[in-house]
Amino acid sequence: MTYNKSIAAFAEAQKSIPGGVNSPVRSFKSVGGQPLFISKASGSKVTDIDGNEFIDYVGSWGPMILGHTHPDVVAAIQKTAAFGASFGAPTLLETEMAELIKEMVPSIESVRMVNSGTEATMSALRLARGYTGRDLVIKFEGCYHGHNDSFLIEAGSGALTFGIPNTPGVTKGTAKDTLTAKFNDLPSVIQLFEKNKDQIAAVIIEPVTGNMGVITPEKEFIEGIRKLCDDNKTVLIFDEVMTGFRLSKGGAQTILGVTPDLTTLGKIIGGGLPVGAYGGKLEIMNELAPKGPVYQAGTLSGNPLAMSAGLTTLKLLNETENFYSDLDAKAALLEEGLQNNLKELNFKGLINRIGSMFTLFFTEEESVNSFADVCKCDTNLFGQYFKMSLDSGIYLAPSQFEAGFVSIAHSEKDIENTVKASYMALKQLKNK
Ligand code: KE4
Repeated sequence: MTYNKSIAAFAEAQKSIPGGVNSPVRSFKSVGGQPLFISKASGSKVTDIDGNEFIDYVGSWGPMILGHTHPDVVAAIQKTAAFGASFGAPTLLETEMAELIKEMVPSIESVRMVNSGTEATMSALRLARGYTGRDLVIKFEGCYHGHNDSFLIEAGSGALTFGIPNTPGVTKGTAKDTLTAKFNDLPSVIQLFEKNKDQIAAVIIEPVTGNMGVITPEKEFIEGIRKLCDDNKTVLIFDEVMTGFRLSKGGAQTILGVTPDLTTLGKIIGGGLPVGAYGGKLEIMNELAPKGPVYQAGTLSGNPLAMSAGLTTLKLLNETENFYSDLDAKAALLEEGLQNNLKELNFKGLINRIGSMFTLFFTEEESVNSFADVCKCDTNLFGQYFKMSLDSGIYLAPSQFEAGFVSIAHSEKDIENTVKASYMALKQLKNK
C-alpha cells in the first residue's frame, strides 16, 4: 500500500490545524506513521485518498454500528436537510428521540440533548453538583469522559495514549474537586467515601471501559459502587457514550443489571452526526433550566438534521429482529479467530471482548482487569502490529488504549480476512 496523498495532505493540514487533526487520537502519533485521510466509506469499509480500501474497526470511534452510509440514515439526512438543518426552536423530532431513548433505556425518565459526549458528561456533573449541593466527583484511572476540565485527571483514551492524563490548563481549583479511584478495586472507592463524608456529588464511570481498552467490571465492584452511592446519597453517573446502544438496546446497564441515576450518551445516538445526551431520574433532571435552577444550553442541541440521523439509527437498532445477537456472533467469530492466532503462534497477548467491543492487548499478563494491568502492555509492539494490519487492509484504532468495534455490516469474509491479516502480522512480529 502507498499513502503518498495522505502524507502530502497531512503536511498541508499541519499548516492550518494544530497537529494536522481535529482530534489528537486521529494523528497516529502513538503508533508512529501518518494518519490516513479518508475520502469515503460504505458498510464495513473505508477508503483513503490514495484509493486504499480498509476493513474498518474504528467506526468513527463507535457511532457506525450499522456500518457506514446505511441507506436509511443517508435518506433521512437528505430528506430532513431539504426542510432546514436547524431552527433553534423545538421540533417534533426531538420529542420522538426523547421518547425512544426512554423506551430503550428504562432508567432514563427525562433526557436532554447536547452536541457531544463531552457536553453530556460535563452537564451531568454540573447537574449532580446542583442537585446534591456538593462539590466532589469520583472518577476512575484510565476512564475517559471527554475533555471537560474535571475529567482530564488520570484520563484514558487520547490523554493516556499521549501520556498526558493530567493536561496543562486544568486549574488546581478544579483538579482538587476530582478524586480518582481504581477500576475493579472497590476498597479504593470506599476509602474516598470515608475520607470525604457527605461531600461527594457524583461517581462517574464507564460501566464497561473502552478508553483504556475493553475491561468489564467485576460484579461486586459495580454493584458495590451502586450501594455506596445509595448509602451516601451520591449521584451515580454511567458514562455510556461508548456503550450506550452498543452493548444492547439499553446499553451496559442492562447487561450488568445495575441502574445508574444519570446516564450520558453520544456516538451511536447521532448516527454519525454530532449528538450527545444525558438523562435519568426525573427528580434530578427536573433541576435543569428552564424547569429548575441548573443552567445548561446549546445552540444546535437537538437540531433536526442530527436528530434525523440518530433517530433513524436507534429505530433500526430497536426494531431489527436479533440485531444484537447477530452483531455478537460476528464479534465472537473475530475473537475466536484472533485467539486461535495467538495460540497457534504461542504469541503473548490476550483479547477482552464484550458484545461488539474488543481489544487485543499486547501483554505477558494472564488477564487485563485494571488500569495497572493495562499499563504493562507493550505499546511499541502494538504500534508495529497496527502498521502491519494497516498495510494488510485492516484499519484498527491507532492506540492500545482504545476499543475496536464490529458493525452489523462486517461480513464473515471481512472477519476471515481480518483473522488472516492478524495471523501474518503476529507471525512477522514473532519472527522479528
Ligand atoms: P466526545 O466529546 O468525543 O463526543 O465524547 C467524549 C467521550 C465521553 N465518554 C466516553 C466513554 C468516550 O469514549 C468519549 C469519546 N471517546 C473517544 C475515543 N475513545 C473519542 C475519540 C476522540 O477523542 O477523537
